[in-house]
Amino acid sequence: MYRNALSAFSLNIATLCRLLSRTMASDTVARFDFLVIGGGSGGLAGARRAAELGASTAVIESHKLGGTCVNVGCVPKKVMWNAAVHAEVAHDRTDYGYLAGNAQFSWHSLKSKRDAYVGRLNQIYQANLDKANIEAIHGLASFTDDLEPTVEVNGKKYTAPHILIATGGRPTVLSDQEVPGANLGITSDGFFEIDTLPKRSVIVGAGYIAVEMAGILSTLGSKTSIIIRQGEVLRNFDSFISANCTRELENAGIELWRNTQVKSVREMNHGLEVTLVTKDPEKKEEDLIETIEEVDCLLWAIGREPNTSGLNISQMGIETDERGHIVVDEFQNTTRQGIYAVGDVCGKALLTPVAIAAGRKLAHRIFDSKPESKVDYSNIPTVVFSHPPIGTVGLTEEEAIKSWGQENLKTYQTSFTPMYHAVTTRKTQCVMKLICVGKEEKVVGLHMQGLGCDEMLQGFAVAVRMGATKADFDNTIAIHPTSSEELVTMR
Ligand SMILES: Cc1cc2nc3c(=O)[nH]c(=O)nc-3n(C[C@H](O)[C@H](O)[C@H](O)COP(=O)(O)OP(=O)(O)OC[C@H]3O[C@@H](n4cnc5c(N)ncnc54)[C@H](O)[C@@H]3O)c2cc1C
Ligand SMILES: *[C@@H]1O[C@H](CO)[C@@H](O)[C@H](O)[C@H]1NC(C)=O
Ligand SMILES: *[C@@H]1O[C@H](CO)[C@@H](O)[C@H](O)[C@H]1NC(C)=O
Ligand SMILES: *[C@@H]1O[C@H](CO)[C@@H](O)[C@H](O)[C@H]1NC(C)=O
Ligand SMILES: CC(=O)N[C@H]1CO[C@H](CO)[C@@H](O)[C@@H]1O
Repeated sequence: MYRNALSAFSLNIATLCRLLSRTMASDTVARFDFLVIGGGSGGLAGARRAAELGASTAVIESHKLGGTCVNVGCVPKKVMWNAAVHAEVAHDRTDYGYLAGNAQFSWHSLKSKRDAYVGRLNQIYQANLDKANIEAIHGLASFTDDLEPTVEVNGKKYTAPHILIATGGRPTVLSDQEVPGANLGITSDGFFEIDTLPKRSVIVGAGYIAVEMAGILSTLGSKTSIIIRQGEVLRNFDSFISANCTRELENAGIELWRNTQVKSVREMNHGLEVTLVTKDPEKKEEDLIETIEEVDCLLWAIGREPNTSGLNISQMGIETDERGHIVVDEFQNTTRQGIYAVGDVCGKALLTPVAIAAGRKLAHRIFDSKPESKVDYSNIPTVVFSHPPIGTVGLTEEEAIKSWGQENLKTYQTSFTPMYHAVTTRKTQCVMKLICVGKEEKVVGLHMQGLGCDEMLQGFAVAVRMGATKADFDNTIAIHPTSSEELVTMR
């Protein structure tokens, strides 16, 4: 009895001493196997996979769990796109034999439902972290000057032998010096705070976010203009897609200002006055100055930049490029041993599934003894939720020419009116293009825009990834009547 009690007592003393000395020596630094900065797509995916593989893991998030995609990106965007598709279908209702009725649209009512959905997702993400025993730390992470890489959050220090930076990006904003009054506009973040349908919208930019938001606003009934610096939108896509998407925007009644930039913005009694400068690309004419008045939604969609402000990485020996992106190798290593980066902060293929894949592959590399685990950044399928949607995978024709030479390429393209429009007065086109290489005509690029192309792409992306040839496409029996059958019957 006595002996047992004594040994139990001494054991407790020993444990106590050990705990005490550990705390003192480490100056109250909390230690994990894996420390993730940023609770967005990439960070959460990496953290959960690492925890599953047995690593003690913490995630630091300054705002809302889920990051850009869940809170101000893919998710609420797709809800709005679905609403816009409803508006289009409603337009076609009478053509399909439904008697006219006036269904009113309430942006406010949709926003409440959308916000509630996003709120539920935030809670699910928190619950998933709890279930996986991942510590969720709320606050802003910033690197300290400790010898061992350490971050501080709300005055408390954390460290780990493996630290992942997944802080994502933010919309680019112009200063008032660059464009007087620029700050009277909003960005895509602000788009998700809009509570009523704007009457008059001006979108600045030619990337996919500009195209998507202009499409949503216009389709839901806002008079919409797009201001683009050059002649076409989506200029880093295949020229076939840029040309046809630009045409579809105009076809949908969106006013397009080409070769145009915003000169200044002023607040007037009835909304904003946006002054534009249009340059003649051939310089035959003087610059044209125009104004758009009574604008209640000026949206800058001029690009995104990495969000490393506040991280305090300048002294960390972590290389960044001229635009501030964190430089990583193909294994997501930064230039500092034990520190990695994934997702938008690296500036390559800014898509949620890419960030997720990179986070998971990294977790397997570090905690699952899989040294070769990494993301293959080729053949990433991409959808633009325009009206109608765009789907693309593989090389653009321009890229294919560079890699293989024009003489080794054969392209196929088609353009048709989808059967959905057989009885409607409103029309959209479906355009498709295949880029094939060599004698065997391996399909290295697939580009399309049309009804259903968003859902059509994923399966074709598998085929392209597996190295399918034109003959493989042709030997696949068509599904009739669909738009996708055109992809396996091209001549
Ligand atoms: C309008 C819009 C629409 C989009 N639509 C699509 C789409 O349809 N499909 C698609 O695949 N992708 C889409 N994207 C892109 C997608 O949202 C991003 O690629 C994805 O979110 C990147 O994930 P990430 O983990 O790199 O960063 P994020 O998801 O941005 O997460 C980073 C997180 O880190 C936090 N953070 C930053 N700094 C710190 C710090 N110092 N301390 C603590 N936390 C910090 C941030 O608060 C944020 O929550 C869209 C983006 C936008 C803006
Ligand atoms: C930022 O880094 C510098 C240099 O390492 C350090 O002196 C400073 O304390 C850090 N700032 C914070 C807020 O940790
Ligand atoms: C960028 O990250 C910082 C933290 O480093 C945060 O305070 C800020 O709100 C973020 N900006 C955006 C637009 O996400
Ligand atoms: C990056 O990752 C690879 C693959 O595990 C590893 O061999 C290499 O040492 C790493 N490089 C750095 C600089 O950490
Ligand atoms: C229907 C349509 O306008 N299709 C066009 C799509 O873009 C290509 C390339 O610019 C044109 O050749 C097509 O006419």
